[in-house]
Amino acid sequence: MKPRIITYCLVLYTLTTVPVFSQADYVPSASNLESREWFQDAKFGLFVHWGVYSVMGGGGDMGIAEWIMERKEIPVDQYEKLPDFFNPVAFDAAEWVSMVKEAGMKYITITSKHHDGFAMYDSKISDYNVVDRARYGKDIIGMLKEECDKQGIRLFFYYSQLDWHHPDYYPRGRTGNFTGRPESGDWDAYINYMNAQLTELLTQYGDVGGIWFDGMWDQWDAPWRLDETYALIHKLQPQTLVGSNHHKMPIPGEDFQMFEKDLPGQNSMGFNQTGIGELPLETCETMNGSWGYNIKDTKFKSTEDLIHMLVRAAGLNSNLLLNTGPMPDGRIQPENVATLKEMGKWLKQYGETIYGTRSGPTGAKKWGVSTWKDNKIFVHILGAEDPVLYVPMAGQKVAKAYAYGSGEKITFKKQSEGVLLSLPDISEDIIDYIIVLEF
Ligand code: FHN
Repeated sequence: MKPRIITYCLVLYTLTTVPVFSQADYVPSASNLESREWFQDAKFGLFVHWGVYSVMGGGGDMGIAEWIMERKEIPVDQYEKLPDFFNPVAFDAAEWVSMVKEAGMKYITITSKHHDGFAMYDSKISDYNVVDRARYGKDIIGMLKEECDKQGIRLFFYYSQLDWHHPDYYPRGRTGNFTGRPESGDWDAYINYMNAQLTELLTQYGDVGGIWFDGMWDQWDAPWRLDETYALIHKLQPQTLVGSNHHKMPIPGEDFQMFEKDLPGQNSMGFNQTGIGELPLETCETMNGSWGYNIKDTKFKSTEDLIHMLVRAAGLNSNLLLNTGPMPDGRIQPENVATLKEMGKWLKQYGETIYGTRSGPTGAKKWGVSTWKDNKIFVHILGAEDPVLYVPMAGQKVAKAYAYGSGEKITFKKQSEGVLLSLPDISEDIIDYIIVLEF
C-alpha cells in the first residue's frame, strides 16, 4: 500500500473510533494539568505566521499579509500559483530555534494551515501542502519540530478552521467569497477533512504542545462539531493544550484562553468583548502591525514597549505570544531578530521575576503590575507618577523590601492590610524598576 493510502486508513480508523463525548464532561488528564502548569510557568513564546502568502509581502499595502487572498480578491486557481514561487532556501530551523532560546522564549506556535488552506506540513490527506506543491518541497513543520525537540522548545500548531481554499467549506461565512469556488459543498466532508488533518498533525510529529484554533468567528452558528474535534485531540494526545481564538469565553474542552492584540481585560481592538475565565491565559501580539510578512510594515514596536507588554501580561497571569512573520526566503526579519535578542538579554537578568510567577496582589495599575513566586512579591514599576506606592498584602507580613539586582533597601510603612513603599528616584532609562517584597 502507498503511504498516502496507509495514512488515509489510519486517519479514517481514528476518526471512526473516537467516542463523541460531550466536552461538557471533559476532565483534563493529569498530563494535561501538568501542561497547563508548564504553560503558565513558561510565560513567553514565539508566534510564527508563515505561508506562501509571504512571497507577496503584503502586495504593497499596509495591513495585508496572510489575508492577501481575501483582501485582493484572488481566486483559488490564481492563488494556487503561489506555492510554486515559495522556495525558502535560507530557512534554517536550528537558527530559528536558537534565536527563540536566546530570546528567553519557551515555545513556538506556528501556522500549520492558515485561512488560505495551504498546509505547511506534509499532509497526506491533501496535496495542497508544502511538500507536494511548493517549489521548496520539504516539510517545514517536520524540520522545525525535530529542531525544537533537540533544543527543548515546545511546538504548538496554529490551525485555521476557516478555509478559503477547500470547496467543501460551504456554506461560507463572512470571508472567502471571492475565490471562485462553486456555490455548493459538503460541510460535514470539510469537518472530516479538518479532523483528518489534525490527526496527521498529532500523529506525525510526536508530542505537540497545543492546538491553537482560529477562524470560528467566520461563522459562529456553523455546525463545527467541536465536541468531536476536541475529543479527538484529547484522545490522541491528552497532554496537548487546546485553545481557540474565537474571541469568546472558553468552550468546554478547551485548556487555555487567548486574547488577541490586547491584554486580558482590555479591548482596544474590539475583538475581546469577553470576560476572563479560569483557564491559563495567553495574549498574542505583533512586533510591527502585521502577522505575516509585510514588506512595507516597518512600524516595529520598541524593545521597551514589548518588555512592558511581557511584564504586564505576567502581572495579569498571562503568557505573551509574540509574533514574527518570516520572509519568503525563510529568514526571520532582522529587526525582529535584534529585538528578540534584546528581550532575551533583559530576561537573562530579570527572568526570575517573570518565569514561574503568578499575578501579584496589586492587579494592573498605570504604574505597573506585580508578580509573585514563593515568598516573594515582585513589584514592577514601569512608569511611576507617585513617589509612594501601596501594595495590598492580604495578611502577609513583609520582612524586607529591596530593589531587584542592586539590593538597595526600600523604605516601607506597614498598613493594616498592606505596605506603603517609598520609591527612590527612578532613572527614565530603566525599563522596569523591580522591588522585591519578602515575607
Ligand atoms: O485572521 C487571523 C489573523 O490572520 C491572525 O492569524 C490572527 C492571530 O491572532 N487571528 C485572526 C484574526 O482574529
